[in-house]
Amino acid sequence: MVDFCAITLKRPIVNGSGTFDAIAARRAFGVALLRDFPFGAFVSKTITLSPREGNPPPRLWEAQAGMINSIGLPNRGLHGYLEHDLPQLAELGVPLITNVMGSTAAEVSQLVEALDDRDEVAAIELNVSCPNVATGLDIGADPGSLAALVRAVRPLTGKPLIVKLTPNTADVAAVALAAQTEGADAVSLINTLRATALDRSGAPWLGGVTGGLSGPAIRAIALAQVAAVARRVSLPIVGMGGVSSGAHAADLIAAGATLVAVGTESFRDPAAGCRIWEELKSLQIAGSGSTTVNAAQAQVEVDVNSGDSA
Ligand code: RRO
Repeated sequence: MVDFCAITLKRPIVNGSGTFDAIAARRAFGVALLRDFPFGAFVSKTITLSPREGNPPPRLWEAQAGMINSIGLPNRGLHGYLEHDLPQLAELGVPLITNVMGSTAAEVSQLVEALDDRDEVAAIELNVSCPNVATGLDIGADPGSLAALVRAVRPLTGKPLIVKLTPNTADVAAVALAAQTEGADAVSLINTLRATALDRSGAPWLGGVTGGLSGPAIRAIALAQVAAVARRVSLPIVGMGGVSSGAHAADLIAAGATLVAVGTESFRDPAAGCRIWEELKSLQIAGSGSTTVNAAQAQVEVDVNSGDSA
């Protein structure tokens, strides 16, 4: 069991927002999905106030060691999420973290207030880091803008507020510190790195022109940024970026993460979260001879006796 902002998770592995469609997976795999759900908590795709179509295609580019997405936040909007998605997500049997994004503090405030009313929502993640819409990048890149946003929304909910940070900034730790100072409960990082791809004629391949790079290519950057943030803030951290094995998860935990999110790897293997958790447990048991690996990993207590098959 892992404690994260007073939420109890059965495993320290979660999904990166927008990288696992739990409703489609439930349709495809039925109750088998729930018997060993890959994640200790489920993080929703980013929700905006109004429905969005997303960016024009093509939306994906396979890079040498990862992929570039330019999805552009397609979603049903707040009302559609509350009416359609949330009741289905509540059946997953794990705590739900709803990820939201708005272009103004007023928009984000409306989202946070609406989610605060819903018992199904365990925590709210503020996405200030989508590389595929200009407003998202600006707020998360600047400590002052982020501080103003967190100051505006913090009083609107008693639920844990997680701020999803962008790697596309000069000093990610300064932004994390601004989030902490204004009362955020946790930070998550990294979102994707702004990137682009050209077709053979030299024209942009992606419909949105630029996108976000994820996967193995960004793992070393994620590790450096999580370590930098852990040195500057005391908040719990959800670390992510190119994780595809238990050893990668252990690296992020050693760098200071409390939870580790799996993103791009779940597209290749929807059960990756289960495998990564099994690998992490084996490493922790082999590495420590006890149930807790070291001080940096103190919050990840492996219940050897239960075997936690969740
Ligand atoms: O939808 C997207 O294009 C997207 C989002 Br909201 C995000 O936070 N990160 C990303 O790489 N893509």
